[in-house]
Amino acid sequence: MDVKAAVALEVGKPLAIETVQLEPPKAGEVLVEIKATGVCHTDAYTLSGADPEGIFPSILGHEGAGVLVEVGEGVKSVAPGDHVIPLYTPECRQCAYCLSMKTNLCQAIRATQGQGVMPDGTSRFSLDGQKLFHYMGTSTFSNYTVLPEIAVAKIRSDAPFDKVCLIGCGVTTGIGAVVNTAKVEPGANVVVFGLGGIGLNVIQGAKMVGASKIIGVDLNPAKRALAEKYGMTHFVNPQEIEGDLVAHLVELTDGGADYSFECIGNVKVMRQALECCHKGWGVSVIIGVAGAGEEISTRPFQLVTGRVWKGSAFGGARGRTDVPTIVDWYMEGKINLDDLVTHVMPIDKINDAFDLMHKGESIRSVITF
Ligand code: NAD
Ligand code: DAO
Ligand code: ZN
Repeated sequence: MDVKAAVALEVGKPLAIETVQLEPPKAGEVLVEIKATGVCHTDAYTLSGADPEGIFPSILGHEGAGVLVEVGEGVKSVAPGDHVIPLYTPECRQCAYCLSMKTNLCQAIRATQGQGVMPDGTSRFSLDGQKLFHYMGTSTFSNYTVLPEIAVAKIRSDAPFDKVCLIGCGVTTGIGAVVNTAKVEPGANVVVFGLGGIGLNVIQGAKMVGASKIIGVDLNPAKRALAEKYGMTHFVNPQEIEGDLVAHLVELTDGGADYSFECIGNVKVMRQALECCHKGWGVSVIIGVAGAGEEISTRPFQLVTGRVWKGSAFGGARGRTDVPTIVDWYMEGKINLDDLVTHVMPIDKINDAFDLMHKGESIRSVITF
């Protein structure tokens, strides 16, 4: 079938709006009509060429929601008409990783997903006979996409696509890092570096679990007001601090953060995030994705003296199990997604979404089809 998609033809070039050919779902796959998709920093990261897994030409996008329209042979867990959120971290419930219950990093289709193809090693997308690669197994910058059955979460049918699409990445990543990865407890002091779509969701997760001080750090003062709305209690702009940022944060938290979260992808900030943690027990969670080849460093004594460095992908969430619950939280008014959506636009304007992100003027632009 012909579908409308934003195609990443080359590194660093604006996306091209094209009529693309999409093959029907094969065994174990489903066809989904994407109704809305957010534009995340990670899409920009891949388009920039900094992503070692970036493959071109491809259809980016991984923060979507839509309606399942067709199933391939053998698909049993979902059916046409189901409302779904695509999962870039699938959940097969059968691989050693899923069965371990120690990680959400299902490996069932990891190799082919990283190569930009479906589990059988082929792509469903092409443009005038030229193969287009899938992206993160989701490719939501298209009004229709094909996904493995294990990479869709069935959600309630009354949830608005243009809001709950954000649960496909930013919301789950931020809140999940607090709840699943760090397991922040009531009364904890938390420092959040980077107040974009991820950082705001860390803040709302920290507030939800009853954190005490929630300190946000960002170079952009325009991020302050919304972060306060989400529950930030103190704002720190590193450019306005006289002296050392880490020392300032340690003082503000009476000895160091119980938990810190790096939501930028900057290896220097990752070090600050670790070192502002409390001696003996502070836990720092890396969420931001750094450029290819970059490395983190600290003095080992930081770890010897009890600070813990962790990482979190998709908030440690098991997508098919946890995503429907997060949708319920939104529908029950427990979390706020509405204020994350700063811009809504059609796919033809998707390059404006990238410009707004680079200028720091958006939290999330949502593309509606
Ligand atoms: P974003 O661009 O919307 O937000 C980043 C924020 O960091 C901005 O507000 C910016 O002003 C601020 N910032 C930049 N440099 C800074 C510095 N030196 N000090 C303080 N603040 C600084 O990005 P986002 O969509 O929120 O994504 C954040 C990061 O999380 C990205 O690296 C993205 O790739 C990553 N990410 C990770 C996962 C995961 O599962 N681990 C999932 C989604 C996104
Ligand atoms: O299983 O080896 C693996 C890696 C799975 C990829 C996890 C994604 C990490 C976060 C990237 C940013 C997502 C938008
Ligand atoms: Zn698995």
